Amino acid sequence: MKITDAKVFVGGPAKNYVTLKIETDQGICGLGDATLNNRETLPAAYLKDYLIPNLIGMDPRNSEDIWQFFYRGAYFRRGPIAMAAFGAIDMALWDIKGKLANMPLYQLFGGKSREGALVYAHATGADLEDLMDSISWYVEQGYKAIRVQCGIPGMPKAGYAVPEKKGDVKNYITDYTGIRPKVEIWDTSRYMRYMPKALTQVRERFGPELKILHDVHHRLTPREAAEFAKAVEPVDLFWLEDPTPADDQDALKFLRHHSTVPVAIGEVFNSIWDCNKLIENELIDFIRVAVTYAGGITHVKRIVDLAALHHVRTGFHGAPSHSPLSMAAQAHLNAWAPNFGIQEYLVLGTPECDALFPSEHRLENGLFYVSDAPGLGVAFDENEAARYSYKPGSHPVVRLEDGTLWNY
Ligand code: KDG
Ligand code: MG
Repeated sequence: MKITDAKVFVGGPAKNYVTLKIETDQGICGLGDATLNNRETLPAAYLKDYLIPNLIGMDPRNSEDIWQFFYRGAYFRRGPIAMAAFGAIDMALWDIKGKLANMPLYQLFGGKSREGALVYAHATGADLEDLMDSISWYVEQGYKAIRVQCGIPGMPKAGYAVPEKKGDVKNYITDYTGIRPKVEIWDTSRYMRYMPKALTQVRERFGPELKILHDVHHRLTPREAAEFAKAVEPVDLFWLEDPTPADDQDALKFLRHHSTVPVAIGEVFNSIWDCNKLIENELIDFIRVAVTYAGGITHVKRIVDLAALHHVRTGFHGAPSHSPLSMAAQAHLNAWAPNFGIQEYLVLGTPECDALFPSEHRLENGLFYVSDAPGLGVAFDENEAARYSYKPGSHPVVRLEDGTLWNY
């Protein structure tokens, strides 16, 4: 069996999805997602200029050897751009493997460990009242787990992932249109004073059963993170996410010595070498890698297996930049993983997105049910894809009030 061709499409209804389609001499094709939010053209260029010309003629069934060929063969290893490009190839090769076996991917991993997989949604508000309304809406939709963020009184640009205007909770800002980033202002003291009280009120309003998550988005130092974790302990969070910048694997030691709050980290990691110490030293409770930019199913499965040895559960990244293809790859891993924890899931199911990526995967009552179709179980409509083109976007840049650059 041979790979005969591969194409890359960049664009989509709401986000610039980078979709790879690999074709074979047996008429079976595989699909993968290489979307790297706000840097989409870069994995696409790596695929087009280097990886695809090398892929042509390879046997798609040898997905492990192909992964090693590109990873070891690159010499300059890792990094999100390369790992997103390898990830898309790997997903597409697994898709082909599943279609050849006529089985959904979870069967190739070891079958189902559960039916529905727990997901969490994003509630947010310009202020606490707004946030409470947003949470109520998700609770009414049947969600059992909700990430909560809200504006901080006195903070000029509100904070991470909160709307600019009250009531605009579905349009909270994490990305801007255009190449030049907008600047947001951050004030750690105001956040540290206000957010534990806000989280306490959310718990009081919604009772003990709701799983409450909160994302600090890398904004605190190790000492501040420990203080914050101690302060929110009575809230009984499902997790505290990215309390410190993720590059420092030792940063969480201090927090761990001072608090038992469950910690989740890893959406920016692109390999097992970014999180092996965190996992082996049991400094975290949830690993947040994504199949998209952590080298695809082959590499993420290795991370999941290492995590399982150390009581670390999965909580894969699922921001809106992930196309239904990588969300499907994660859904198959979620159905199988003995150490599954939760899946971040932001409703992708707009009519435009469903038309571009038809599938039988479904969300019901806060649980995600994986499709039984062979492979990833997602199709790709090239005629629909022709309607979309690349539109540049950027993350904000964060500064302190005196102008000092801070972590987004
Ligand atoms: O591209 C950046 C986003 O993916 C990130 O801001 C989302 O933190 C995030 C999350 O938890 O989904
Ligand atoms: Mg996050």
